[in-house]
Amino acid sequence: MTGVGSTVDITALERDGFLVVDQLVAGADLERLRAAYDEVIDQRVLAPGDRYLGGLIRQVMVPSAVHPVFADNPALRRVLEILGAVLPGPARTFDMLIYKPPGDPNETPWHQDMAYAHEPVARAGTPNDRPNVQVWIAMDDVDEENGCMHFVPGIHRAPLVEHRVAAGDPADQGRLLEISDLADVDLSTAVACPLRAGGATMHLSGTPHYTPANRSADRPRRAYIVNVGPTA
Ligand SMILES: O=C(O)CCC(=O)C(=O)O
Repeated sequence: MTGVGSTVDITALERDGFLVVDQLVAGADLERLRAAYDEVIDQRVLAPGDRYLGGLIRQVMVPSAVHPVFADNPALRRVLEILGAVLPGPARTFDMLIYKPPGDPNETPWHQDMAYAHEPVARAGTPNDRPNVQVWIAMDDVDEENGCMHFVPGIHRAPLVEHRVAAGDPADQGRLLEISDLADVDLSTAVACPLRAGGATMHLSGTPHYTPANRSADRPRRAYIVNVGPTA
């Protein structure tokens, strides 16, 4: 299985709960995505889904509804091709941008995406049996300094651990959730995933993950995120 210039070990997704694609998109295709990203973030293209997650973290929901580059692009097509190996008829369920400018003090707390499946928060013990995959595509080089993804491997099929609202109105869809007690996940096994621009991570709904603040002085952290599920 290949990304633009890299091999993808798709078996890692079910084994570890996540995988890394070194290069999903490159060259002019990457540049077009970066330019479109800035148009939305700078509000030259207005998006109804532009908000602050938990009142803290800039998030634009469903950029594909307002910008043709996000509606269809080579990165998305490649994602669907790669995930065709594990999902029947893979299709985008929703997409979003999460932007951390240089100096953004906000971390995205440890959570499992499944916790967002019910409002305000899905119950602890909910089975983590969803086939859905989240794809996090780096528009910039990312590392621990400017906010790369971190994952805890291997516990993505265990029942959901307890989450709570970390910030924001619990009745608002834009609430920010966090794992209530980090002792429930073994952070000593956590893996940081630095990427070059155009690289990506993929993870399952039960995989605990986190991103740090952007502690850099001058490096934006632009993430383009695509959620994928089976058509059936
Ligand atoms: O980009 C980020 O900071 C975190 C993204 C994330 O954790 C998510 O969308 O579930």
